[in-house]
Amino acid sequence: MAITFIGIGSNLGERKRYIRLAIEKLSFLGKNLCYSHVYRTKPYGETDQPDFLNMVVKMETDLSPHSLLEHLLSIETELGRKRTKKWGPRTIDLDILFYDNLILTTPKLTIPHPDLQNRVFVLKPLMDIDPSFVHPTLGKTIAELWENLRTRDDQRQETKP
Ligand code: PH2
Ligand code: MG
Ligand code: MG
Repeated sequence: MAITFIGIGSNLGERKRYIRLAIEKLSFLGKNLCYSHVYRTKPYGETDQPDFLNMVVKMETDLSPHSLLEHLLSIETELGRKRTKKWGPRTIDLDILFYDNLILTTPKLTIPHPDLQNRVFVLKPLMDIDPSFVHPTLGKTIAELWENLRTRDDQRQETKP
């Protein structure tokens, strides 16, 4: 039994409904699910697209990381995800953020999620669920990563013209 954290995002169509349906389907992949709040967030990266709803779910699972990934991809397809372009708008996106303390780098799957420390829409929901979880490669807690990102963002704000 492993503990995994799944990042959930939607910015196309009935976002709340897609998130609700995704959670329902996730509940068949594990047990003892914990839910963050749902946040409305500005698009990160490709900014010319609708706002997102984001949240994180923590759960225990018997699935291997790759099997979990296959299930998440099937749920995305079931919920109407069309992969047109990288970082384009999507009905649902399900990303494995952590899987116990596992460090994995393969062409299909990288765990921990390689950019999570730079993403407010991931760290804020993680703060709701497990602020003391330690990032296996960065060696910092979620609370420390959140604090780092917040002070970085504050600095960026201050240097704006
Ligand atoms: N996902 C991305 C790229 N940008 N921005 C927000 N706010 N929320 C996301 O879930 C998101 C994003 C790629 O998966
Ligand atoms: Mg993603
Ligand atoms: Mg994804």
